[in-house]
Amino acid sequence: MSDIKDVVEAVIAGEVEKVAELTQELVDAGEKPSEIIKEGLVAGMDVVGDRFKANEMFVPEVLIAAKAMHAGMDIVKPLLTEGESASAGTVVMATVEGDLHDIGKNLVAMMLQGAGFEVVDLGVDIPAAEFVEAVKEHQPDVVGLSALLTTTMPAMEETINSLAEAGLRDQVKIMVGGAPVSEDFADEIGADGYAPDGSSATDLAREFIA
Ligand code: B1M
Repeated sequence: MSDIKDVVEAVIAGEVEKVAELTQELVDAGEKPSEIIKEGLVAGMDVVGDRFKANEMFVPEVLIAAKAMHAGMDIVKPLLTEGESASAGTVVMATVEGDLHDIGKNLVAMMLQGAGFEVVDLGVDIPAAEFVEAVKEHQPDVVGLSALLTTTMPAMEETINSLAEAGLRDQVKIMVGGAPVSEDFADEIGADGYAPDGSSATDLAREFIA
């Protein structure tokens, strides 16, 4: 009989089929779907996030681990009861206008999903007005802005200003990230926080919600 700890190890190792098999075995054995997510799939991604932060794992391995985590999620998510399916929170995120880089943003989105957040990923090159519409539509707890170019960093401030002009600024916490972005820059443009990587972004989103 498989153990929930085996799911943790299989997620870390990025064993997509094994995660699906173990998850199904646990479901068949009567394990609660919410426990499989919390103690198995999310716990595995937490370790992956910590190892990535410590430079013990790299982007390709994180992407494969996230794929393995999703293979388990696909099995258990439909089985969650209404109470259990309450997500950790909703995050609307995207790469800002003029910027086409999305590898880091996708990684952050996957880490957030792995931690139980509902992520509405708008994509790349997203103008401020589109963020405003998305906040009205999805009512997120957090808005995540990614930029990889020094030339697109000002679009982060424009997005924050547009949310303020639309009267939505106080409804959301705004997190910024991307290689050229810093804590100081985040403060300067009036963001609520800066995260250097996916794991820190998850911690920050959890802090925001708490
Ligand atoms: Co471009 N590019 N690029 N590029 N590119 C950089 C960013 C650059 C530093 C390369 C260089 O010159 N050394 C440079 C920027 C210089 C600058 O502004 N100071 C640059 C340039 C100049 C350009 C073009 C202008 C090149 C040209 O056409 N002349 C052009 C711009 C296109 C545009 O956006 N309008 C361009 C194009 C491209 C490609 C399309 C070829 C490709 C992007 C493919 C894609 O994303 N689908 C690309 C790539 C791959 C890079 C590099 C090589 C790698 C970026 C990456 O994916 N890193 C990059 C050089 C580099 O960084 N070494 C470079 C891996 C990724 C996991 O890390 O994105 O930093 P990163 O994400 C991290 C953190 O930053 C953080 O978490 C992630 C995980 O740890 N994070 C967040 C990111 N977003 C976050 C959001 C958060 C929190 C954390 O909260 C919301």
